[in-house]
Amino acid sequence: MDMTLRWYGKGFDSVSLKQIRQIPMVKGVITTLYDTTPGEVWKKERIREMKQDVEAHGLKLSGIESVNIHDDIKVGLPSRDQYIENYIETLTRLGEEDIHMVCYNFMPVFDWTRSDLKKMLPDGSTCLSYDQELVDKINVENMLSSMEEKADGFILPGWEPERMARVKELFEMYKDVDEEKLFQNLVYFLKAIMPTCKKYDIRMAIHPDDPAWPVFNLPRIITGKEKIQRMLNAVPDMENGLTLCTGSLGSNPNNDIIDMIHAFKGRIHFAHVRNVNHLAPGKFDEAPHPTELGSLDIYGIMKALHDTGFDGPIRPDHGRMIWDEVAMPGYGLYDRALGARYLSGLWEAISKK
Ligand code: CS2
Ligand code: MN
Repeated sequence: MDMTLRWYGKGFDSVSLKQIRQIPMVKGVITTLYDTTPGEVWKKERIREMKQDVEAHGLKLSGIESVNIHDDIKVGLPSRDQYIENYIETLTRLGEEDIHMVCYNFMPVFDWTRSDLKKMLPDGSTCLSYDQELVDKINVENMLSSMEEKADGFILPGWEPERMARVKELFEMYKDVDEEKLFQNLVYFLKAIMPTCKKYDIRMAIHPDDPAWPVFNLPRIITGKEKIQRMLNAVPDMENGLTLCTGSLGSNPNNDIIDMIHAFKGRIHFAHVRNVNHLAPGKFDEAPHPTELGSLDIYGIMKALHDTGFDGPIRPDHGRMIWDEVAMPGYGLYDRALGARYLSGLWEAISKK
């Protein structure tokens, strides 16, 4: 287990590498070239610079989140082959820099979705929250402004303004893409990149859809055990794996995360461990990490990861905003640092049992 924090890079993140280095037990970061666009080939020099910067601060570059997938690949347009070639070239360059884990998602149009980025909790902290009833009332075209309002000027991952300016066009692109088509397009992509992943020992870790059900009538294919199993079986190479995001999968109370950890043994290449509070069907808050404060058994999750021999990077994923911090929603320093401490403490206790 390699405890990490996500870091968006200098100029994008309010948190510094120096601060991350000072969190006990955090040894690495998961980062990205945040200003690249999906489909673009990442420049060798920039990958090297990013890695050197992380290492100069005494940290390891434990993986990339994300190398985003171009919509033409998700939609399955003829132009996808060129974008897959570009993706393969980026993977090659990452492999050459000794980077071995890449997280990505296959959600159409939007990345993760929330109805509130600053919901006030009784202790005065704020959290990200989701309420299907509220989302149903939002006109998709206003979704970006409603997210931006509470983002404190930070650009949210997957919600880049250039992309959202095209939201109508994006919906149009996906109008004939149903679940099955999206799934087949994912399989096509994975099959094409596997030889490169094997050559450079790169583990691909798809991030589950968040929340784990269709939003705005768009298809979602990484939402629960059966669908994930189907994806892993369709491309059985071990390099085709999963990001076990407990918050995303855990948004649906019917998902048994501990059972999934056992079922996907050897195919979980990255773990995002955080808690959620189920408030009503289709309604949840992101909770502080400890088991007692949310709906998920975080101890049981860590134990299952331990018992199945999980040895990849793990991060506390999102945190609340506490102690008056101003940061990208979900990605402040303080609550994530507390989360990292809690998860490392659980791991030590479990390991010594
Ligand atoms: C998610 C996503 O884990 C997270 O923070 O909210 O933004 C995730 O990073 C992407 O979907 C992965 O591509
Ligand atoms: Mn996650």
